[in-house]
Amino acid sequence: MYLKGPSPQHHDGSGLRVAIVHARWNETIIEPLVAGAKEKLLAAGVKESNIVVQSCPGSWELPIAVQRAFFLSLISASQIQSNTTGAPSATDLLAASTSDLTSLTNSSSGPFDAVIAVGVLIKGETMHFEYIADAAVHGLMRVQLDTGIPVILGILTVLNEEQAKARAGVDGKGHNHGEDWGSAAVEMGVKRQEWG
Ligand code: DLZ
Repeated sequence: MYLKGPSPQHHDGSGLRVAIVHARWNETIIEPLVAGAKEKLLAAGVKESNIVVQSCPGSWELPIAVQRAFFLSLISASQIQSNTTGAPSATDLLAASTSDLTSLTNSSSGPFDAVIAVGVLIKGETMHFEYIADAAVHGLMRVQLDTGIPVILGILTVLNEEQAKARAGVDGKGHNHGEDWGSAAVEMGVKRQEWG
């Protein structure tokens, strides 16, 4: 039998923290994708309290939103000096460098073991579909390699709404790709912990 996706493996996700960061464009497709990802995380043993869902306006914003989601989750007042007492301000966070981010995310105490970035780009609805898709996927790869935290690519690039629905398993048709992204996050999160 020809298998389109990766052959299934079981990984224990009970020790993982995973973020799902999704765009809000095309929300009727986004919702089932996020639900599918979450379902697979829970099925692998990831605790509900260790799944954090955040959003940003569109796919273009996903790389910065994913990067800052890591960052905010990792930072404590002692790790990045604040100008004031208590938690670091937004200015402190924005001023933090990539090397701060890298050293923080390489520590075993980093709270997210993987992040799933979810967006839906429909060609018929955007003149600059290719620009947004290209920039978003390159940005996500950069975040992943700069931080050492696996970023699962959950961006659907489709020609029309019908294709989008089929790839989100809407109306019982097609296959919900969000499920694959949830499984990939568990596998890569476990491997990230093994790699140290
Ligand atoms: C502007 C735009 C368009 C036309 N289409 C989409 C889309 O299909 N999917 C998506 O996630 N985002 C879209 N956007 C919004 C951009 O990603 C971005 O949010 C805005 O250009 C503001 O920076």
